[in-house]
Amino acid sequence: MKKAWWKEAIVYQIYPRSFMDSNGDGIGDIPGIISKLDYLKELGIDVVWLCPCFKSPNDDNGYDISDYRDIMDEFGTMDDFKELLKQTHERGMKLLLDLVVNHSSDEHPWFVESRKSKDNPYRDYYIWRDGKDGKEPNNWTSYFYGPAWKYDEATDQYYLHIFSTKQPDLNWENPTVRHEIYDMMKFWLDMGCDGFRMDTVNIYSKTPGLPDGKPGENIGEEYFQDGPRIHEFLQEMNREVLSKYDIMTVGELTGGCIEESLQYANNEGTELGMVFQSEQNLMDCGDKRFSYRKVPLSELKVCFSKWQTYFQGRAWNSLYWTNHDQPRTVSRRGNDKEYRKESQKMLYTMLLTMQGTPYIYQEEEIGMTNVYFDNIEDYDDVEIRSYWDRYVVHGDEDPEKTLDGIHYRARDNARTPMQWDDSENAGFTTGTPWLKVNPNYKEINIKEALEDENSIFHYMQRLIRTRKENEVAVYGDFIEYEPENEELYLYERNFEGKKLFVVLNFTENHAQFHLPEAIDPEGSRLLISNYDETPELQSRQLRPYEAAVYLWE
Ligand code: ISL
Ligand code: CA
Repeated sequence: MKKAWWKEAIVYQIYPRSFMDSNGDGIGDIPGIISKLDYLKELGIDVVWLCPCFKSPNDDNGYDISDYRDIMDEFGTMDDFKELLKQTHERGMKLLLDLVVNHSSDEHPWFVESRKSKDNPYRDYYIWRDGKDGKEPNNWTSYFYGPAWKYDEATDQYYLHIFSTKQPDLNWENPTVRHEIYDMMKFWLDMGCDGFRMDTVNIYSKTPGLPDGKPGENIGEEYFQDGPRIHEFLQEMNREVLSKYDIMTVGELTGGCIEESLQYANNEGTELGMVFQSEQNLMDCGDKRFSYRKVPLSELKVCFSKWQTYFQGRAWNSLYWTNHDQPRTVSRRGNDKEYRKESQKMLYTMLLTMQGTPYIYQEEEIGMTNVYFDNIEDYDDVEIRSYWDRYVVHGDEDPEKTLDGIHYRARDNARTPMQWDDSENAGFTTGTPWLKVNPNYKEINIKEALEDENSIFHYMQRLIRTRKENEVAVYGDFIEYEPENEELYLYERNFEGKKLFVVLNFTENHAQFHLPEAIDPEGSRLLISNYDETPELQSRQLRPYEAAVYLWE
């Protein structure tokens, strides 16, 4: 196993809009982030990943970029950014940027030019096609609902947008586009940035001819997920840019399969450092985007264990429970009421004792929960708005049921402003926050967590320290026990003669743990646990959501 700094790093993801507002306009900003760097350092963070901070009309909160080389007005100036980079480095941390190059904003100068005429030099930067019998060029649908094509009168053609109509897809078949992107990446890396999280990295390459997709929820996916030239493109990017710097990269996969993922994140390092798999997020989908099902523990374990063992020795994993597109971990996988603290601690014990690089989304360190707004108007997300308009306002979906699904699955759950303390607006802003603060900020906030010795924050801090002191937690091989057990997740890690054994109770009940025959407790000691007075390794009753990790050295 080849060691690397980015394999050992703990990453913290910031959604800048919701992190900390320094000037009272209700929108988080870069000076706000700078003011909280010491807090992140205290937690034990090595790398800060900033969601997009570039110029953007904010149709999709920065995932629609209109200038890749400048900072979003609401977030600050280029000088603010350089100060952030400097101060992050001064604290021994690194800064990861979000690279969004499957599409740009429709307000990017490239697109403004491109739409002007068919012979504009920028025409071929995007994907334009004639309609078919007065309709879209094919049947592909957008991830944000409706057709993936928008008609543009100026030239009587359609352009492709796999996300919103304000996010036209860039044409990766065009080498000039690819080289513009590589140059832009070098611009940030030469400034000293430490790498990229790459948005929807597996959909750059579209199957030539753009054939009609088979019917389903996301029509056409099979013609752009892991498309025919994707590995060629990423290898080219790697040769021309990535391999020239000591950086970290993580690609976000939209769907995609494990076999292909192995190639993206391969140990030879010809493409990316690692990828985010999306399989774990799809398991609790119901038959609609905003409906859900309960996932049996055995199913969740199959998913995590599969990625652990399939990649072993061949590719490097990323580990995450949530991000800015997903509900809060404790509301989704744990218990956000009576056992909020215990379950969140247990869930992160799991994450931080697996092989891969862990990513902690903002506020997970205090066990932040979903938000339950009663009024659809209180939600901001383009995805929610577009869904509501299509399926509730203009469709026959039941508003109550859809709202219930939104409470469970919506992206805005992760986007409510940070809860720094129990003062008005949770200490996030002195103005009116762009998205309402979760009303639970009086009980759940960072100030409270810092003052409480038993808080999730302090446990997370201890977990991070423990992982750093024990390489086996980072690099160890993974062996699972009792995969069919619907209450417990049990696994072992081994590295250079050291061993970890992890015991996790995923239920709110007392659950019986039987020491597996293959495990000899002799020589083991308790490394960390989310309860006091945790006994030595032996068969026993586990307390609700109990987590215990044992070490042999
Ligand atoms: O969140 C999803 C389901 O609603 C995913 O399909 C998600 O849209 C997909 O994984 C891609 O996400 C990324 O690209 C989007 C952006 O809206 C997301 O915030 C980003 O993480 C378009 O840039
Ligand atoms: Ca602000």
